[in-house]
Amino acid sequence: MFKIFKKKDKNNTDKGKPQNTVSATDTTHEVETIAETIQTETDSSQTATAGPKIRKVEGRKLDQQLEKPRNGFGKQVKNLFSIKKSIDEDLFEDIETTLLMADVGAKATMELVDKTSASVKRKNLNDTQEVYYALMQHLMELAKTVEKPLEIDTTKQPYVILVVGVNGVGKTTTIAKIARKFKQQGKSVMLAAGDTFRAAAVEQLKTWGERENIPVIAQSTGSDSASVIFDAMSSAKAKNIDILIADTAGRLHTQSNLMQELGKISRVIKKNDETAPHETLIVVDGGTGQNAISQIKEFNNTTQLTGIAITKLDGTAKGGVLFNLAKEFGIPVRFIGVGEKSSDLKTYHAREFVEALLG
Ligand SMILES: Nc1nc2c(ncn2[C@@H]2O[C@H](COP(=O)(O)OP(=O)(O)OP(=O)(O)O)[C@@H](O)[C@H]2O)c(=O)[nH]1
Ligand SMILES: [Mg+2]
Repeated sequence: MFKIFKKKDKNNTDKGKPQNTVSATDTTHEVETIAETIQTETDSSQTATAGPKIRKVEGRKLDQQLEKPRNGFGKQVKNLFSIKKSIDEDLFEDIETTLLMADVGAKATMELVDKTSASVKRKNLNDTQEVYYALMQHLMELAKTVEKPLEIDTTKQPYVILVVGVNGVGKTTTIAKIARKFKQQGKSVMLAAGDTFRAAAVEQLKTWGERENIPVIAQSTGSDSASVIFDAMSSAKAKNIDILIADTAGRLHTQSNLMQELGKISRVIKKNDETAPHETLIVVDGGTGQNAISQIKEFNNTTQLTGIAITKLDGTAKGGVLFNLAKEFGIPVRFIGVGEKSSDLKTYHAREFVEALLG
């Protein structure tokens, strides 16, 4: 038995990181949060208990931000194993139902149940608590597959992040939160008000910009979104801005004209810099469940997505959508939104997330 007193996950260190990149990983605060809170035990002998055993320490901020899914999904999983049950068909059926109810999705659920069942057989597990650890282990493994924090290639100037998604998922708010995060790391940031459909959208971005002291490039409502972003790129280039984040109007994936407009935005961006956008980030609402799958499929048809931000995870009792997306697409999850304040955005780290959700 060995203990990992986790300061920062190995995968999130700077080891192996290409030069000229800056990670979106939060600064000291996040490192401290992880350091003060997570203590995991694993069984190195691989004979019996194989999963992470989580020790709770007071003051885990993400625990509090994820209180709803933790009390929903997290508690339901724990309850499954709390009453002493025998390891039989019923137990696996209950695991399956619980995962499906939490938006984990059919594919991921099948895989998790199969892997857990295989672990039981292989390791000859006879205690339900050990089955719980095995399930946690497999959830953690799946969550890890999409852990790849956004790294800013500093040879790109500006590094362009295009933010897309359906209406009301939290795009504009997430942009403000990301901008703030990078600014705190000493990067210069500019915002492009590419949502030209609603007057309120431009105002909303400007208000965030003023609040965070970040310049916003905007034109009047109704102007061409692609040109606003093109102009903002030129402006950012002239002003030596490191990162340009472009907002876009919310659009339903079924609105083909608006989806075409998104294709045009990507093409026009390439006219300014053929390597841009350097990140195309789709924002999905953590409470929308299976719908998030079709949103990502459709947006991916129009513009190649390179990252996902899952918002409003503080507001859902489910919280399993991340596993669903991980299994379905494998697109890196860059950020998780856990509240309405500009500080309520976390760089996604699998272990921290899984432990806060289910630990
Ligand atoms: N609780 C919670 N609310 C959030 C989060 N992210 C965004 N919101 C709220 O969601 C609402 C919509 O956010 P916006 O940023 O305007 O969403 P949008 O995708 O830009 O919307 P459109 O531009 O209309 O498509 C606002 O009330 C935000 O405060 C989050 O992580 N948690
Ligand atoms: Mg918006």
